[in-house]
Amino acid sequence: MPRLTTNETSQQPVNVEASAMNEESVSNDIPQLNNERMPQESETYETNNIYIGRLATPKIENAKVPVVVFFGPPSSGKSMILVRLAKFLRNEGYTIQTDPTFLNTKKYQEDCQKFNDKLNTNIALDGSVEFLLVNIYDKNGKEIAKLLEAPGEDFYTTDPEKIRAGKNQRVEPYLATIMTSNNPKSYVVLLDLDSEVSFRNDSYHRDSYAQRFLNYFLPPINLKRDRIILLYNKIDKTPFGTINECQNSKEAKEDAKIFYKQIFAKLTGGFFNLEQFAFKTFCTGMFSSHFDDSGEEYQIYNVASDTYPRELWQEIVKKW
Ligand SMILES: Nc1nc2c(ncn2[C@@H]2O[C@H](COP(=O)(O)OP(=O)(O)OP(=O)(O)O)[C@@H](O)[C@H]2O)c(=O)[nH]1
Ligand SMILES: [Mg+2]
Repeated sequence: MPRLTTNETSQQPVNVEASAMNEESVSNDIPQLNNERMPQESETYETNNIYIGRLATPKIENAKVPVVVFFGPPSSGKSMILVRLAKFLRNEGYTIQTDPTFLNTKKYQEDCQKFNDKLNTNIALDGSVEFLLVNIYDKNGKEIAKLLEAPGEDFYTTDPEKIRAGKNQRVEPYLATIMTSNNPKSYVVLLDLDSEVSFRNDSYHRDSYAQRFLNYFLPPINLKRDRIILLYNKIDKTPFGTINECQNSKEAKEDAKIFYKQIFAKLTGGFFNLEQFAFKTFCTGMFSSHFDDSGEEYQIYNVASDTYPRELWQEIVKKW
């Protein structure tokens, strides 16, 4: 059985009654990030006195190609799933290319470079990567999908200062734009339980994260067209799976249901059906820490079985 210990805090989940993504709330509540506004320190990077980073607005130019959105808090594993999926698809004969039009910043270009480097190694992508938009082309050169990774804190933050500043009560404008765009989408929603801030042991953050998904992100998802895949990642950290296989995905689902009751209740009731959502388990690999000559820590991973990315990809493309 999984570790079911809880370390309940006295805090209550944030009350997020409003569905944040109707047009009104997006335009009223969310400060627009554009080049005319002076940068706030927390949302910028300074390199040689030039402000770069979150000042430019990320955008997807092609409105037709299906987009895979990885949805999850910091450290839940979004970047590594993206890398793992890209490695798998490349071995299957697809061409993988970072999209240069997504974000016009030096930081984005650097992140893309890091992604390309890491695609050929078993060194984990470091945690500083923020945005990635990766295009997948088939053997005929036709673009078949875009994989999107965004900073985890834009989905949910555990940082007390950012929570106080209302970060968990707004949707970043670029995400609102992407979610309401015409591109067909598959949302891979990470049911985070075993990251550094363990949502398994922290019912406050777990419930707040679930509420945030249900109240802010689920309403604008077009379920006639789009698909949600609830993903129990890092399954190797549970008794249900290893890097080789998930031996007991039925029990893994029951376990996820215990911790994310509200999400399962919502997605299995009313208008929702199995065409619209799926449950999968995932593992990127077995990670170990190392230090380079300058004492900088980096992680190596032994790549997990192809079964994980193969099955995830099957679910992602099911409605396309
Ligand atoms: N055991 C195990 N650890 C994993 C797995 N995937 C990721 N991790 C660990 O989780 C860490 C964070 O993974 P990332 O992919 O960087 O997480 P992220 O969601 O992109 O985080 P942000 O970019 O900060 O939002 C990695 O550095 C690994 O240590 C997995 O399948 N199994
Ligand atoms: Mg990441």
